[in-house]
Amino acid sequence: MYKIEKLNELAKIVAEKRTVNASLEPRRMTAEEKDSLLAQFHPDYKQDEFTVLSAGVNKGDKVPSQLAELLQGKSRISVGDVDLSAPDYDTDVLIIGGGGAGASAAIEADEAGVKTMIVTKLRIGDANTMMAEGGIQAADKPGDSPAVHYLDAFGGGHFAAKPELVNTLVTKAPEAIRWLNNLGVEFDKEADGTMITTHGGGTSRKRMHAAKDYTGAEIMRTLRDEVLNRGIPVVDFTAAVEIILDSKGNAAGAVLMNMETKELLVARAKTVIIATGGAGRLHYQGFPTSNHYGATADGLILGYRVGAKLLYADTLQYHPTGTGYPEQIFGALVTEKVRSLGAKLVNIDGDVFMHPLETRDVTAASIIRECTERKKGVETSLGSAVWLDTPMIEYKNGEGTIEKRIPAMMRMFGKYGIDIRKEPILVYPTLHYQNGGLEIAPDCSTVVENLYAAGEAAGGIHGRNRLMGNSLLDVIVFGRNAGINAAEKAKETAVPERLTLEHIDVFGKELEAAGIMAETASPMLLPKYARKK
Ligand code: MEZ
Repeated sequence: MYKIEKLNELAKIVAEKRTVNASLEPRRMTAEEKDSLLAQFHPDYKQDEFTVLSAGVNKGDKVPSQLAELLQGKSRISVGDVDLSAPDYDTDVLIIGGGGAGASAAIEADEAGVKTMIVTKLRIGDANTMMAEGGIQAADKPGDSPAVHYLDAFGGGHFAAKPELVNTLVTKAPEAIRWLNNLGVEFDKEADGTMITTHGGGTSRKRMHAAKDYTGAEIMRTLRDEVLNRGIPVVDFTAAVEIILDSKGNAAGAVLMNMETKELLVARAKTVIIATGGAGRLHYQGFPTSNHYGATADGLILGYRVGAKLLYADTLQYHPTGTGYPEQIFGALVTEKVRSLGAKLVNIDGDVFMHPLETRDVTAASIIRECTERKKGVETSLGSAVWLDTPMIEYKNGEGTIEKRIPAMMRMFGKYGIDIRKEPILVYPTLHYQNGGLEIAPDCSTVVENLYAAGEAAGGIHGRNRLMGNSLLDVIVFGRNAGINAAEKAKETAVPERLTLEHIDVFGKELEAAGIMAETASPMLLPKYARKK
């Protein structure tokens, strides 16, 4: 473990090699090299970190062990805890989650003229959308097309995505950008109004649209304003703890829990959208996370217990460049845009060890190999890390580029006395994204009638690895889609009768029969280290 003085010494080696490194064009790995690298070093391939499910619709499938514990956990409520005949809320479309997908769904459902309501366990905007930094993809420039975007996304996801979902994602992308622009998102533009676009890992065209390095926050700000301006009801600090079904087994609302008083409430709805986001706060395999405090996989549990299927729940995204040092921001996101702007990954000897814009799974595995097998990482009190040579950005693009294009990065490190314009920073993979989730069709429906899912809670759009900027895109495209389709379905659905929570007992019996003593209450709602009072 090196002390700060030694780190400063090591950073000098990076500075000495900068001129040579800046002109290097590291070769891309072959498909065989990538496969072998992933199999040896990517956390998704560590078999002993996964558990095979013994109950539910995905019985026989493996998922991360922490997730299995929750999926096969016990409900927070019993069937008799609430009076289902006297709902506290009655709505057409109930949206669970107040992030980018939930807000987009709410705007479209409201636009369709149906009664819409958002419930969120924290506040609207407390979500991973807010934390996304580098940009949102859309093929809307000459020389690019949705077809090329499709090939990048499908290939980047190891050809495992559902083709019809990727097709929806890429063909609706240009319209998603126009929609956001018209709502008021302040995208980076040239003086003539043309959007500035850059590359991301695995993109063959420059199609990353950004609002500096706080693109997600800017998008979320705009969506939240729109939801509030429209007067869409938002019930905050209120978590959904169970989906309610009707006598036909269709989704018909949710049991809600006030996060402060623990009071239980009933929301009856004609259609329900799960838009609860990701799972970073489960800290799979002990990784730190770039995720929002509320990212505890709740939607997966809610959906699974009523029979919605999971797809690719065994694949996670470890963002290659989480902050490796200092401790106060350990695991926080260092946007891929830093590499898009020209910064390279460098080991303890100051040597560039890979192309900086390989896809994320490959880049993360490559960093892990450098720090483990090759022992070329820099040891700090927090573990091993590699250098990301940020001053190279200004060396290549001129002074002032960092402040102009990635001011949030500059501020984040500046608070700890690190000037990223002058010194390289230390990075290591951080748990960033849940590639899988509830399986959906392009209209966002799940196999449970009247139950929809969108955003990070949905699976199948990105296959086994997601490209940068396709998540912000996915929350907008599929969030809007869910809102539109759930609203249409609500219009042709009668007010549900005979609400039931019988599935809790049915699932409980299935667990028992499988010999599982469900002890963990789920959904989790807040991370393990949350203050209890
Ligand atoms: O899509 C993302 O995950 C994203 C934009 C992250 C980033 O590196 O900025």
